[in-house]
Amino acid sequence: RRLEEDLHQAVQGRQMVLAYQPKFRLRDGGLDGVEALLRWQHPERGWIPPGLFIPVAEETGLIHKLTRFVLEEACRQALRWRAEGLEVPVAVNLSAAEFGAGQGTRLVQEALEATGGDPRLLEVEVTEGVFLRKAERAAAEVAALRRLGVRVALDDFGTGYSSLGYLQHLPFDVIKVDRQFVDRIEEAGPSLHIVDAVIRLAHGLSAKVVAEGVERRGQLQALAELGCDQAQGFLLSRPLAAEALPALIARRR
Ligand code: G
Ligand code: G
Ligand code: MN
Ligand code: NA
Repeated sequence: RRLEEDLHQAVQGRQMVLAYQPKFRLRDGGLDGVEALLRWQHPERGWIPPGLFIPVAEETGLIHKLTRFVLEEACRQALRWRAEGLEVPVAVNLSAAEFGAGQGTRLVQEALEATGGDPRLLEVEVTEGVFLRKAERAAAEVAALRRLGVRVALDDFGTGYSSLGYLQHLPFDVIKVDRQFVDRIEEAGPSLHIVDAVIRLAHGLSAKVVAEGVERRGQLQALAELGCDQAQGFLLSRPLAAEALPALIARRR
């Protein structure tokens, strides 16, 4: 059977789950949020990574149903954690396919209404690729999302081959430095200077900086010295089931 047919089933049934990867402040090690990452447990094929099925969902238009699920689940989970005494904003990845013509904002608004979610506990991540082809409309959508009270993060920064021009019109709350730069940050080579410059740029624009893909202590040390705000990566925590987060936080206290 084709992935596409199975994907229809998966969205209707209960085969989709969210994993949550924590982001920690570098200043004091505190939890500063989590990123929701979609996981598909296929009944016969096991776990299928999002890199495989998101493109299929985009081509078939199923992405809207998937995103609706992710947004609603993220809103509900943030409320569940709050009820347990854990105030933690959840970041959701929006696909480029649904960004730039208002669909993303509509989906976010509907999810907040359907769940009674708190916009302050929701963040949206978009990759800079969307500002390459539809810069003006994408800029309008960032503003619309922020008017809902939702924070907007620029994901995979530095990988989109786009100009810096769009940053003039876009009030991002967060810039996420892509893993490829963080990977070689200990080498005192180009990556270190690029990350240094991105952090200064972001702070000049009043945005927070998250370093992605932190796997080694040395990277964490270098990032702290550069004044990076937050770190996310396997060194600190893999993506977790929702139930596992409170225990992780309790252990770190
Ligand atoms: O979790 P993992 O590293 O396998 O994710 C691979 C890619 O899939 C990443 O680029 C991530 O942003 C993307 N991704 C994960 N979850 C979602 C989701 O819910 N929606 C969209 N559009 N992309 C996602
Ligand atoms: O494109 P985006 O930044 O949304 O991708 C997030 C993906 O990166 C997730 O699928 C997650 O599993 C993966 N990831 C998170 N931390 C690390 C890490 O430390 N190393 C590597 N190689 N991948 C990571
Ligand atoms: Mn992301
Ligand atoms: Na990223």
